[in-house]
Amino acid sequence: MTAATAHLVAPHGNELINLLVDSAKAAELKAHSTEWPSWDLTARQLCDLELLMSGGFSPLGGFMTRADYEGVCCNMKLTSGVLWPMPITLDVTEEFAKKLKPGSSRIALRDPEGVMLAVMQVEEVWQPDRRAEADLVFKTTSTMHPGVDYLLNKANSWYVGGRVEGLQLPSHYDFKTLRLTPAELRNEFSRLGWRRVVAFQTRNPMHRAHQELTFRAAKKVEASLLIHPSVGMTKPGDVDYFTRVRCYQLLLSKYPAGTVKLAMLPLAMRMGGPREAVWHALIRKNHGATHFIVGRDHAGPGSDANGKPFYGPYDAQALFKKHEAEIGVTMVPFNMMVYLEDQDRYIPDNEVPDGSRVLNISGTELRRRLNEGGEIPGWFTYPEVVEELRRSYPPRYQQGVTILFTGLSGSGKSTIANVLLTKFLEVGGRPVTLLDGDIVRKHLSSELGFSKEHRDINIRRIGFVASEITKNGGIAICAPIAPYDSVRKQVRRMIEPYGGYILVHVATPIEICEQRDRKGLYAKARAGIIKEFTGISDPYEAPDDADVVINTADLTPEESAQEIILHLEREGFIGANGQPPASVRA
Ligand code: PPS
Repeated sequence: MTAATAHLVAPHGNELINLLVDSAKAAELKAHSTEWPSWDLTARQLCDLELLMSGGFSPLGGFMTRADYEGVCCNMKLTSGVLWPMPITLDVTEEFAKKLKPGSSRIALRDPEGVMLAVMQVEEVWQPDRRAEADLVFKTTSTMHPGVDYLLNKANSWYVGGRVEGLQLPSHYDFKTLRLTPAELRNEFSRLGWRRVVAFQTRNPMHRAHQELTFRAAKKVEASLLIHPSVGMTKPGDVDYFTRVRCYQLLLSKYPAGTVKLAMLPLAMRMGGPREAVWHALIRKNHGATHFIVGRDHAGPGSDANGKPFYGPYDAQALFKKHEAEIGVTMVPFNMMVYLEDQDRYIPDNEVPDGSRVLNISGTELRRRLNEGGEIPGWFTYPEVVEELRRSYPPRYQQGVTILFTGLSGSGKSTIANVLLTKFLEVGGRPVTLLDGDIVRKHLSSELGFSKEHRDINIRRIGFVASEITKNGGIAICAPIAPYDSVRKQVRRMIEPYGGYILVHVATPIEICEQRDRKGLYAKARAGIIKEFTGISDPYEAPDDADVVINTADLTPEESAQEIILHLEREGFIGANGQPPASVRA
């Protein structure tokens, strides 16, 4: 162990590291803050810093230096020899890294509003081999693994390691009574006289199977139960944590009184399967748990490009078992719980009697039923939970939708968009906004020109506004040229988590657009008066992912609008007077 890293690691035991300094020291650090470079923490770094400062990541005393990082990657060990399976590193840009002087610099770590949360000693700065890290930690370099995708595509390419002095924890204004630090939870357990506590980690809403599993687990080891959901960053596409927490709260009354506690953990998950299970247990030990439930496919990242799961369903249990003594937390392993129809009860899938009929509803199937307003049976989850989920995830015909037209100037986008606007207004029910190319250029993007860079900014702005409208249940009709494929796909990704996204390619051939030349722009473009004119002196990338393709040489504007309405009906986004569309009713 190098001298520089020695103080990062305290003997593990059950001791909590507290990196928060007292108020006098905080004032002193604040007074110096202008002398140090500032780093605006990313969402993940903010979560990591919170758990470092609160002691949730004890025995870590800061972001890892190189030797600790390498030890963790290669054999899950800090240089002190203590077990730690997940790298906790501060990734920064090369430009920022070049400003730092290892050994003498400090960094002011700031939240998105610019509030200084902590000061970090710069002990080491290096450029890691992130592919090697992915291979060692996640056992794959496939970016279909969300942890690898983050590491290779989102994380910055340089790491800084060093001790952290905390000034204040990040501010949270939600569910205040459920946000308990490790010390607060430990105190709570001792106040309640809870000597054995089994923790349950989750990133999903809990249904009857989870309730049954946690109840049995607690009974088996005669422990009280800590429901400890991760609410930092979870797998992309997960149910938002506000909804989840409301669902967990509804579930508390299903347990015997005085045996269960709910607390939120601001953890940014890595979806690292087996290693993540070990990490989760160490974090829960810091929060006062003595036992930890490891179910099927713990923190599973899904499957690779060939549909093969990255980890075996019980790999996490196997790795945990191997290190159980070092972890200092007892594993409570559980198989998947399934519903035995004839007996109206849940049992582990390895205890199902031969020939029995078992029922299960996967997450994907649940999402489908929510989208379509389909039935969610009582054996699967509690009616209160279904109601809560439906409030946040209404069926498609009540969700917001964005319709993005793309096509050349003069292709007919605006005319069809206007017909569509009128049709939606005629039906009523959802607020509608038209973001036509010209309107946007006037009100949102008046300073922009027509270079690729500026067009992409313009489309991203439209995408942002449309995603807000969609999120709030409205209909956004957008009609820019949007000539570039990659930014159109970015917009799709911005909107799809919140509702419908329909890309309409108005594929009128350029000859016809030019013949029409309603604004006289093609003539000017041919004469070289207008530069970078789409289709003449600038590219147009036809979409390969259009949901509807319209050629206005063949269809009238009304016929075109009707094609789009039929598509929306087929996809379930419109129904009659707020009722499900016929396709769903049937
Ligand atoms: S983009 O590429 O999506 O940002 O373009 P958009 O915001 O839709 O703006 C297109 C409207 O601007 C007028 N115009 C031009 N279009 C294309 N290329 C160049 N160089 C250009 N200069 C001005 C034109 O009127 C477009 O409107 P529409 O309704 O498409 O004809």
